[in-house]
Amino acid sequence: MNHERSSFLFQQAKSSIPGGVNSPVRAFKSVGADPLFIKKAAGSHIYDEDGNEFIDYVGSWGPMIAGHCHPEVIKAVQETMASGASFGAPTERETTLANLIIEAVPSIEMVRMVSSGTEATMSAIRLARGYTGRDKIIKFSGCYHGHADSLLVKAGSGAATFGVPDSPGVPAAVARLTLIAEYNSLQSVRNLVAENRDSIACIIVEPVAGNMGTIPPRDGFLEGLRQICTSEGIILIFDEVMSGFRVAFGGAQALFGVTPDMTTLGKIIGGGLPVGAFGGKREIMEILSPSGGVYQAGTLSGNPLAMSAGIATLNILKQPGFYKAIEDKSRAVADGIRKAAMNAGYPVYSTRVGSMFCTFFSKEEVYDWPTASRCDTGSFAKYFLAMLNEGVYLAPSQFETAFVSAAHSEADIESTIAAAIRCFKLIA
Ligand code: KE4
Repeated sequence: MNHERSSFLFQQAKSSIPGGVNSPVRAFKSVGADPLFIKKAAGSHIYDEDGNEFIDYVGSWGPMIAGHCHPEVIKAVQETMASGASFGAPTERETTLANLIIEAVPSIEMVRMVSSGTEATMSAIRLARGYTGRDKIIKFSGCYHGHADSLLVKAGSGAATFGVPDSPGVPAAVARLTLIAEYNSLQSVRNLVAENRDSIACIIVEPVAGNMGTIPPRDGFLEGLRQICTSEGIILIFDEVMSGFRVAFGGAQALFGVTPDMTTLGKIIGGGLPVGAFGGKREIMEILSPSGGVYQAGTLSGNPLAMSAGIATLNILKQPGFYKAIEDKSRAVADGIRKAAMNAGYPVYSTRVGSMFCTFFSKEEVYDWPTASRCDTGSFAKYFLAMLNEGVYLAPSQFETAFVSAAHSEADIESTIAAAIRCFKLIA
């Protein structure tokens, strides 16, 4: 498969853009190859600058659940563009999308639009701190919530319960306010709460973890977080930037029946344009500026163009049978890849929640960051590159999630499984 033009464009990009990309995971570093430069997409397929065609399981990291270039989204964006992309003034479309979200997501009574998932989680944490008057937060190893300073934090060494920076540039004083628990471990949360009583503003969690591969919550984990937060006066934030409108129309909170105090959203609600949002109980949201004192703002927040893409997308997802159809296709492809590995005698641990799935290169169950981090990332890289050569575009990291869209056809699923059969035999 020829990648000459992509490699040329990558070299060119690296002289103007740090690492040649505008977001690190796109650089293919963890699979040891140059990234493909994409020229266009349609439905479930993407086409690179060398004319190669791929079945796309990245879907822009989640937004493209309806498929690329959906005609209803294109029509909505074109019509809106003709009347103005952004005014910096309130528009009816913002209320329309807000009401679609409020109607769908159990925890959300009011919602504020922003332009990325990072903005959503950063703002939700500030709001939780403002509402509770407390400074500390709890997050989980392996969960990613965007790149705000408070969230680029890893567990301190030894018995230290406070966090330490996970990136240069994050002040230690900021990192110390972030406490790190283990995903699927209620005991690790109880220990932190006991050691930091009455000083924790919120717990932020991916209700389905999608940034260390796909890891579902174990039975009782989300319910346990809800109970701890209720009894301790801690705000429970579900970061559903990835799982929102992905695993169900009401997100993971609808799927698992656990209602947080606040929810962050992104990706799908923008239909491919930059949109994030955070919402929750009215009594919390109303202390947000200008109705309250907690400041938050954004030049392009809620702009008509992005709102129109989000509205069109959610109206597609509302259609009867949408999630059943995508669930059936996702089950088929994830099971098919798992069986291909097993039949080649290759040990993998496969997970799936709705149309998010992951093939962990691990002999053991993967249920948190420590078990995920023991995966054989070298073999994953070989599998990724072999599948790419077969025309299947997976996420270029073991610690990401594959996404199925409504546009994926039966033929796509069959081709993907056939490619996996060949690739596992190749790398076994
Ligand atoms: P953005 O700022 O990238 O819009 O959203 C940050 C974010 C917040 N919360 C969750 C659960 C997320 O998954 C994300 C972003 N996800 C990554 C994929 N692992 C985006 C891809 C990238 O960083 O380029």
